[in-house]
Amino acid sequence: MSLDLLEQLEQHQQLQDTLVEDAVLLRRFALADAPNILTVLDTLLAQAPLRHMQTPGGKPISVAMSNCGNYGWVSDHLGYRYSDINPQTQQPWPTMPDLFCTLAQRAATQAGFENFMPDVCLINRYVLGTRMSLHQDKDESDFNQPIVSMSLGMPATFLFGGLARTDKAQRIPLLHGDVLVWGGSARLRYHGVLPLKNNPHPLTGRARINLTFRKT
Ligand code: MD6
Ligand code: FE
Repeated sequence: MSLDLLEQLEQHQQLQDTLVEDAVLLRRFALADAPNILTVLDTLLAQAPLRHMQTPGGKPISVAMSNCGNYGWVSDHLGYRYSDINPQTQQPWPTMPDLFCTLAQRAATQAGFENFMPDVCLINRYVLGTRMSLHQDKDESDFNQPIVSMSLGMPATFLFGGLARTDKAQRIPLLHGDVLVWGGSARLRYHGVLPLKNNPHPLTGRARINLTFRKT
């Protein structure tokens, strides 16, 4: 084997990291597409602006959120759910761009989950100090489908726990362009994001954007 190929293999191993069974971190997977993704995102957010929804208990959610795709994840006094209408505009959500869908499918396949067909892309925006407390993603109907999660802009520390809220969580640094894919036996693991620190990014300034792709 040539040295060059060995080097490539080594780099590949470092870039692709299985965190636990059925949870794969694809470091920098979206790096080349990131500038285009952010440009397209501006158009989407002009149609469906980011906003702070309320938890069912009436507290504001500190992460600003929007969606694209056939459905969107929403939260209000009625609970957490998916809706085909944006309650804020009373319009359908913007169509999921092919660029987004294709990249999410490629990442899922790379991580071992073939034929992923997302119908929602949840758009999360974090600023300095914004965090997301430990939670499970369980509002979807089919837990056989994985979730593909893309990080853009400022870095964050992702908390990756177990199937019980009190299980000890790993701390995973997520950088611009990183894509996390999880499904199967990892699908219902608790996870969250530590308060965002100040590491401005050339493409997003003092913000982190997270796109999570799901199949409702
Ligand atoms: C975030 N992500 O990274 C929040 N959920 O900003 C999530 O809550 C998440 O990254 C399910 C799967 C992957 C995720
Ligand atoms: Fe989540």
